[in-house]
Amino acid sequence: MRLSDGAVVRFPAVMGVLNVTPDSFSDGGRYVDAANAQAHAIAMARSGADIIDIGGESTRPGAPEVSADEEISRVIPVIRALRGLVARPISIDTRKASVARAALAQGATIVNDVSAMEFDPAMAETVARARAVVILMHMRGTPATMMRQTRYRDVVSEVCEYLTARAHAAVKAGIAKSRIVVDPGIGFAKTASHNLQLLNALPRLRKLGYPVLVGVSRKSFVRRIAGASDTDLLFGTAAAVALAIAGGASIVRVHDPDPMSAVVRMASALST
Ligand code: PMM
Repeated sequence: MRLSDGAVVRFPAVMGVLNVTPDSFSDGGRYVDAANAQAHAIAMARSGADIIDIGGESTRPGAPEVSADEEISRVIPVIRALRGLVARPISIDTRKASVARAALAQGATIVNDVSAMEFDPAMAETVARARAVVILMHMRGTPATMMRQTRYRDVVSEVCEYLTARAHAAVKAGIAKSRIVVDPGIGFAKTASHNLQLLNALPRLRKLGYPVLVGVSRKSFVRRIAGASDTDLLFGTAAAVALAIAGGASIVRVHDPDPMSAVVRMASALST
């Protein structure tokens, strides 16, 4: 996948997570400080992250909304600090066009929008104008309300229909098809059973014609199935990452790029 600055991301790719938030799922509070965040991003790039995904708003279930100014004040110093130091594409994890715009101006080339550009009507134009890659993720409601919206007729069909519609809307807004990535939104308005059904259906998602990103890292369904200790979460995540790659995922979003990049290499070799 070619980015607006000419950089190329080869698949399968590992996206390393950098949450600059006091309250994320699994690493909340650790990287709020720009110096800590910078050190962690460099370590992730050295240990196998092909993309660094930076977010300033927690999307864990029930998380309160953060203002655009607050989000900008969290992520922009970190993106600035990484320029020239980390030769990896930067992805900005945001639902807000003003945050995306600020990050793109600082050299980010990917916009990771968990609302699939529905939250902010100005997002599609922002992405199109910057010729950025956009990640369109399936969710219902907002992080604050999503876990009250977990009833589906057929979760796989509904997610496929939604992502197809959002990708069409993106193309209509002037975003090239080659710059669209889709994501089933593991854990977003979904029960553990929905997550398993979607992970088993990745070949169907792949048939939509876009690279598929999957975020399973340390999520609550892994905790529930594999166990809650650090080792349980690491190996539970590794199993899900391996099968996601075997199912056709092009990008996996993880908190531990060092071990997970080995998992991706092995799973990829076994499934080609
Ligand atoms: N998950 C989280 C945040 N952002 N973005 C995409 N595209 N896909 C995901 O699955 C996803 C995401 C929540 O996880 P975290 O708070 O542990 O980073």
